[in-house]
Amino acid sequence: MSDYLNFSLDGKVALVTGASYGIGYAIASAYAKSGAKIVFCDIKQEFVDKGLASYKADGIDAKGYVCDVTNEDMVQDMVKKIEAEVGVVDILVNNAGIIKRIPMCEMTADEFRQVIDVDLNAPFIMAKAVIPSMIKKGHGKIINICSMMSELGRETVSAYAAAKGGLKMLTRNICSEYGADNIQCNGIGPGYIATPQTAPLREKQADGSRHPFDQFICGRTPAGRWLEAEELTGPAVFLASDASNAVNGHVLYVDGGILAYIGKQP
Ligand code: NAP
Ligand code: GCO
Repeated sequence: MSDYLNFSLDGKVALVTGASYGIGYAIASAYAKSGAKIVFCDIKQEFVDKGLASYKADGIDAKGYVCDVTNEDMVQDMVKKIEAEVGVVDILVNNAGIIKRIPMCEMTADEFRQVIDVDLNAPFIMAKAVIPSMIKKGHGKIINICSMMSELGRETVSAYAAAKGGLKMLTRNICSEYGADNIQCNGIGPGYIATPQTAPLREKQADGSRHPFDQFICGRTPAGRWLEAEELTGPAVFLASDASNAVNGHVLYVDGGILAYIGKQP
């Protein structure tokens, strides 16, 4: 088959960070179905164990590591172990992320730094750990999970928006710096996805009515609904496969049209 139509990930090693549940889990599961060997990490052993049980229940033979992706020594150790136990990482998905919803003037500098550390510094640390072996192997795919906040601001998410905007530029820079080594680095910018991270925005009110933010997001999304993590998997497989070898430094927004829409008219 011509590479241009090759969406298979047969035999590839895919490392997805923070993939015990949520978006990372959905992407890793889709990679497994496309033929990849799955490796994932999470910051806590209990979540790695939970992730391993879920992959097993879905018939996926995944390998899980405990790793704080903000800790460069832990990341370097994990990547060495993966190379010895599974093989060189062909596909890295920087998915692990946190958010703190705090008005900017009430946020401490320390809280701001924590978000930047996980959402921006960690993708740098992770990419730096896998790129040398990708260069030796002659190819590599790095996919950074960006956000609507790579493009838009919103009250209370200053640190998250700064990090995800920075992640878009890190994506372009990895493309610029390692494109000649046949490494493609792209981003996925999910819209509003129903996962534990966004659960507080969907909670029912005491009187049983919908959360105002839930109504706001449905009004901002042409489809009028939250998206499911599984809806990111087709784009994620495309960006990990040979079919996207000429796509580099791009952020593919999978947002149900939010960025194209001014919002529901009154
Ligand atoms: P989630 O449900 O909160 O999952 C995030 C995962 O990252 C969790 O497994 C978490 O582990 C892990 N993690 C956090 N800090 C870590 C660290 N230092 N080292 C290793 N793992 C760590 O989030 P999600 O909604 O699936 O989001 C996944 C990614 O998509 C994030 O980057 C997020 O910003 C982005 N995103 C989400 C949405 C959305 O609407 N949900 C939209 C756009 C972008 P613990 O549970 O153990 O803390
Ligand atoms: C928020 C949300 C967002 C989403 C997502 C949007 O509080 O506005 O949590 O930041 O998680 O990143 O693409």
